[in-house]
Order: sequence, then structure tokens, then C-alpha cells
Amino acid sequence: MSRLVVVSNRVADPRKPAAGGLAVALGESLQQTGGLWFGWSGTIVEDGPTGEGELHQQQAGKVTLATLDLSREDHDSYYLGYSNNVLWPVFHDRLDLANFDAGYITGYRRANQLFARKLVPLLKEDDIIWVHDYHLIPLAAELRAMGCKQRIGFFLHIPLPPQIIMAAIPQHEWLMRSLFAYDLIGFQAQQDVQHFERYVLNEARGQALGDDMFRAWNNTVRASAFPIGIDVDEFAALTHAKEAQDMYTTMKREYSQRRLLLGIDRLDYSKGIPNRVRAFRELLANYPENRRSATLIQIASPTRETVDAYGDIRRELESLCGAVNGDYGELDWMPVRYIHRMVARKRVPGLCRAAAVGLVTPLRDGMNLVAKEYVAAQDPADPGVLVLSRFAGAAEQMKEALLVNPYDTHGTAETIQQALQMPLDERRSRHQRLLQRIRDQDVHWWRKTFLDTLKNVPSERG
Ligand code: GDG
Repeated sequence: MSRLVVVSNRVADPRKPAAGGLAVALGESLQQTGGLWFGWSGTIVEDGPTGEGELHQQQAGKVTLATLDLSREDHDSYYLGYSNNVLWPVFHDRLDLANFDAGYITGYRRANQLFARKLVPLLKEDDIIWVHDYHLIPLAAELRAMGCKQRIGFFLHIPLPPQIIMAAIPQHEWLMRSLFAYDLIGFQAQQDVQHFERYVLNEARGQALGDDMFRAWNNTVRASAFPIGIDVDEFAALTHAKEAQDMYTTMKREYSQRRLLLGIDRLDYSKGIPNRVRAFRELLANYPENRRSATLIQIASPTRETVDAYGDIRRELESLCGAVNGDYGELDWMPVRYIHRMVARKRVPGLCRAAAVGLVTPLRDGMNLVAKEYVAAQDPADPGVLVLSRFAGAAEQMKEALLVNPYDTHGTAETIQQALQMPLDERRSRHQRLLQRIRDQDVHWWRKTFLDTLKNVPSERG
């Protein structure tokens, strides 16, 4: 069996529960094959030389964790700059938030070259390499330039934007050409594959060969959708553990006379949290029976706080929640409970189960795992209703949710009202079908399907 090598910006010890679902899923294949996980150590070396970084290696069971330090200058241009001020906003259709500072791309290339240079000596001839996400798009091209012939797959966790938006990135052609150094590109949704195809045909003047194979720049690559899932069984088990049960009981007691609506997100502008709060305000305005009753709990965990746009969204949200509470709050009822902190993982399922409505309404999202976690946590006998943005990758799979356009405040408010009033038999039948789908295509299915496809994809590199 070939050894699996995973490369991603951050690395986690798959044995630790805090590592999260993805780490656990990848960890399984890494353990089985005595694999290697390679990425940034999280350490920034102030005044360190650019293009250099110390490599650290440690064993986590059978898995080798290899991590690299980055100099301050490399970190700031590669991670904060190009990854989070160019690729993240543009790939989420937010050209207005992009900063095309010419210095960023140099640091992005340099960090990817550094990753490649440090990784090559650790590789074996028959390794299978799986690179993750937008931080590392050019990694395979750098590895190929250093002579790597191994099979290399890439998974993009965020959406691929339409051709015309992609074209706004000054280096768009270089980025797309870099993707052709992989053997397999995995996207979250069919729509991303369509965006890729249009770019290849219209911008790169390449060809679609059928069976998800594409040719451009004298290379052939397969590009398919592999919607990422969650570990449904693990999440369901977590729902029945003590912490989640306690959380559920507390919430049910506290809100016994009320209906709970729940949002859980990183505080990111792509997640549409202000739009959600505005829709909730419209619900209270248009359907007064919800006053003193419906309560929105919004957990917005801190993220990327050194990037300016994240400070802006925080201020916007704080003022909006304050305004709704000021306008509609009563001495014994506050409409919005906004929490700008990370809630412990073990409590999340209990919170989800207590909520009559799960609000997952990003403006754009690669997949959105909270939608799947909300469904997995429900009581099948009396499940809550998922309100899901049509612009989340999850909407392609989760058709039985109530799909909304989060830009349409009025329409979203109407749909929340529909969710609050949905009869039990309809809630049950929608939930049953959603649960079945996320079970069939869980995170283990995702990992296996991607890796099986990567092993079998025709490759010209031997
Ligand atoms: C990227 C793509 C894609 C959130 N707040 C808390 C908390 N969370 C957990 C959720 C969920 C995870 O974080 C977030 O996952 P998402 O999928 O929603 O989003 P991103 O972080 O943006 O991830 C996304 C994903 O990659 C996977 O491919 O789905 O589209 O953007 O698991 O539960 N967990 C805890 N406390 C919190 O306060 N414990």
C-alpha cells in the first residue's frame, strides 16, 4: 500500500479530539499507511531570513508530523497577504475586499517553494501526495520542477469563482496553470467544476475531454466534485455524551417557553452573519407573535483578527445586534444573544439539538459543515429545521433544507417563519432524507472516494 503524504497549511495531531473532523478522517489513512503530514508549524520567526525555515519532525503513533517555521516576512505575504487578502476574498466573490499588493505574490511563491524544497527529501517514490487548499495551489508545480513524479491530488475547500471574477486576479493564469501540475483536482461542488470548465475552455483555450478530464497548457488533469462530509456517527455519539446532554437540558430549561434559532460560524464576512441578523429583525417586525419568543443565539468564533476586513465585520455585527436588542428587547427577553467566543466542541451538538431552527446562511461557502452537524445532532422524532443558503456548497446535496438567498432579507425572514411553523411530519420526513444523504456521503466516503480516484486517474507522468 502506498504511503499517504498530506500537505496543508496547518497540521494537527490526529489522535487529539480537538484536531477536528478533517484531521480525524485524514488521520485514519495516515495511520493505516504510516503516513506523513507536512505543513507550517505555526511559529513565526521575527527577523528570520525569507525563504528559509527550520523543519521539525515528531511521531504521532505511526504518523510523522513534519512542520516548518516561517519568517515574519514570508508569513505575512504568503498567509495574511496572498492567501487571506487575495485568494480568500476573490474566491468568495468579494473583489471589493481584495488587496492586490504586488509584494504578496512573491511571498506566496517563495513559501510554496520553501514547502516543496523541504518536502522533497522526505518523499518516497511510490508516495501518494494530497495537498489541501488555497494556500498551496502552486505546490505541485514546484514539486514537479524539482523532479517529483508521484501522484499528486489537490482539494480546494473553498469555492472556485466564475471565470470573470477569477480573471480579476493579476496572476489568474499562473494559478490555473499551476493546477494542471496535479493529477486530480477535487472541488466541493459541481458548480465549482463548471467554473473550472468554463475557465479552461474560454480563458485557457483548452479542452474538456469528457469523464471530468481537461487538457490545457500541454497537461491533462481530472477535476471532479467530492463534497466533503462530517463523521456522522462520531457527531451523533458526541450528541449523547454528558457535556452535550447537559447543554441540551440547560438550553431547553432556559428556553422552555421560547423558540431557539441558532447560528454557529467563524466570524468571517463570507458567512453572511449581518444579513442573518437583519432577516431575524425583519421576522420580528413582520410577525409580532415571535416577539418575546424567538431568540437567536449567534456564536461567532474569533478568526484571522489581524486582517482588517475581520475587524470591520466584528464592529458591524456588534452594532447590529445592539440595535435589534435595543429596538425589540424586553426586561425578560433579549432577541439576540451574540457570543464572540469559541464554544467547546463537546457542547456544540447539545446546542444544535436544542435549536428549533438552524440558520446556515453564508453569502458564499465551499461546503459548510455546520449545516451537516446541525442535521446530525437532531432528535429524529422531533427534529429542527435547517435554513440553508443556496450559495453554500452544501445546498447541492441538502435539497430538503429550506433554501434561501441570504441577500434577500425579506425572503429569508419569510422562510424562517415557515421553518418555525413547519408541522412535525414534514420536519421528520425532511430530516430523515437529509440525515440519510449526509450519512451516505460522510467524511470517510469523501476521503476514500478522493484517494481511490487519485490512484486510478490516468497519468502521463508514470
Ligand atoms: C472551510 C470552508 C468547508 C465554528 N464555531 C465553533 C466551532 N465551529 C466549527 C463548526 C465546524 C467548523 O468549525 C466550521 O466549518 P465550516 O465548514 O463551516 O467552515 P470553514 O472553517 O470556513 O471551513 C468550508 C470546510 O473548509 C471544510 O472543507 O466546509 O466551506 O470555508 O465544524 O462546528 N466549533 C467549536 N466552537 C465554535 O465556536 N467547537
